[in-house]
Amino acid sequence: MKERTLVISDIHGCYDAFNQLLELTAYDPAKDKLLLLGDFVDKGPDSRQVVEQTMSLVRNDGAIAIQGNHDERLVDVVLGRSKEAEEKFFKHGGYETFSSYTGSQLEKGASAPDSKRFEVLQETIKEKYMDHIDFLEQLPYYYEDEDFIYVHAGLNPRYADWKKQPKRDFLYMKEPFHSSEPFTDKKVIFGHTKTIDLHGKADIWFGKGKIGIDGGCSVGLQLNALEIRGADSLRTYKVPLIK
Ligand SMILES: [Mn+2]
Repeated sequence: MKERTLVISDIHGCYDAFNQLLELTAYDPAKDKLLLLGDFVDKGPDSRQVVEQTMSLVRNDGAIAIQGNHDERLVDVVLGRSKEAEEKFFKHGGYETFSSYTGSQLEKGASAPDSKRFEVLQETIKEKYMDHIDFLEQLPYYYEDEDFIYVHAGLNPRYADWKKQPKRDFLYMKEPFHSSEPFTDKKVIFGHTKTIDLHGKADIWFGKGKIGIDGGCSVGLQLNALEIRGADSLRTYKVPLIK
């Protein structure tokens, strides 16, 4: 049994902030269980490095990583299996992921056809980083321990058994989850929705039966960590980003 659980979400390519946060919390794999709630890629500058580090944290330190909607989208785009993913990709932080993986800058709104960009991204990743795609694709949608349920986005209160909700809810849920009364026996810890949209500040949001931790590092706000030593022993850490 580890002494602490540390939970971080929505790193979104913010590699430097992520490492500053691990340092700030004095993360020690021998004593701490690290839980990463998804959205490793898009928006921030260093998606490739973040995925690489996450793979190593999972394989070498026993960290647990959960899939976010942006991680699913990158897998879909690289495998060319979803038109919807392609339509959303460059509109939601994909430029930065393209640059991080291909090493070439893409001018935002540049007139190169998307089909060509997808080709370049697919070829580069398939040639050099297919292990990243395999890794992101097999990530679980939730994790559970004695006291908490951990998901990327949330739980749909309409399902009596939350494990039966569709994958899409695990990855995209907002309302009616945020404003719901507690409907699970354990508190739910989630990311996906920036806490500034939940309570007007980037700090961790403690709601009814749920805790939102996405500090919005991808938009220059902050990266949060929740430290858990027991159901009622919580502490927060933050690394603010300067815009
Ligand atoms: Mn998300």
